[in-house]
Amino acid sequence: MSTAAECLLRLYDERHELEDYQSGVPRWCTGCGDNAILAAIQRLCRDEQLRPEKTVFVSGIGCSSRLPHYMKTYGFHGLHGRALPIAEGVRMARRDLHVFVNTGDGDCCSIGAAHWIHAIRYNMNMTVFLHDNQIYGLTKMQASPTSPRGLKSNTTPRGSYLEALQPLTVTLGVQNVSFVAQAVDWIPDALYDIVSAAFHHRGFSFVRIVQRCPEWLPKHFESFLHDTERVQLLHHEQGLTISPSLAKVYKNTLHHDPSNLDRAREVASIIDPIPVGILYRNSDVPCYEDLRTTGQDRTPALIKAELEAEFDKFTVWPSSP
Ligand SMILES: Cc1ncc(C[n+]2csc(CCOP(=O)(O)OP(=O)(O)O)c2C)c(N)n1
Ligand code: SF4
Ligand SMILES: [Mg+2]
Repeated sequence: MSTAAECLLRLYDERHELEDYQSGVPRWCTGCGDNAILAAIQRLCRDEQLRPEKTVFVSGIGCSSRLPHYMKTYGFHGLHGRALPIAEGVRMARRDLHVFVNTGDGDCCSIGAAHWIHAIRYNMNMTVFLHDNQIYGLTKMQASPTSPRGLKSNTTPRGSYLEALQPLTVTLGVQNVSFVAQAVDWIPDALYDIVSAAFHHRGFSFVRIVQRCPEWLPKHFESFLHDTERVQLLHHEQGLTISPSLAKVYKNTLHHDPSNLDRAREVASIIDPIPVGILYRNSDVPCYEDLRTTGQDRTPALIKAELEAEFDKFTVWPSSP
């Protein structure tokens, strides 16, 4: 008979299969790009053998933000626009966890835009997936900041008046940016490679995933899907390589050095063809959580002494008789 400790050790040594990361049946529409993103993420967890109890998915509100429900890990389905500050709190308190964020274009680039800018600058170690379907999906088709000019929606019946905000160029314009990539939901091999590269980067890894919403924008990305020239695969010795099977289908490629920030900004501004791959990576940017603790031996006794000193400042001592 095994002891309880032996049973626990065996559990810890157990290999995790895909189903160990799967939870429930996704409620997304058939053909929704969120399904492909979920599949890539579950595959990453299995391949990296992430311990479910050491992994957390944080989201805001939206169709895309339902993703944590479908992961058999820890999850936090937060408030609209607030995924990033919640994830920062998790990261600050629990450095031992793998922190992932799933956010929509409304969630990140509209109501959550201020948090997005500051999260880039703080460069905390987390992997962020922007599911960009260029529309508010959950609330039934309102224009988002990334909706293209002219797009008709419930809030823009005569067509959207403004040029779309470009999440990649915004991210690349903020101090301390350290990892920026772009993927499309309909090329699963490239999506997986990009998700994996983002996970392996230490810092704030931002991946914009162009995501189909067949419910509200059924034909929106159709032409990009069928004309393979309208996707441009980025490759480099310091970035990703293109597999022979992908190279057979996608002939439009670009040799792009991800250490070149100026060039990354130029590539990020290209809308057609869609650049797919790693645009920028800089592993030397410090993470905020490391800066906060460097050189400090914060033992519980020290923290207690500091707290006591702080409280003492406000203590009202009884006056002597
Ligand atoms: C404070 C607040 N404002 C508005 C809403 C309504 N709301 C819920 S989801 C959403 C937009 C979702 O769009 P997006 O982030 O692009 O996610 P998608 O559904 O497209 O994945 C809005 C406006 C809300 N839940 N909370
Ligand atoms: S409404 Fe759009 S984004 Fe939401 S689940 Fe359906 S297809 Fe996906
Ligand atoms: Mg959206």
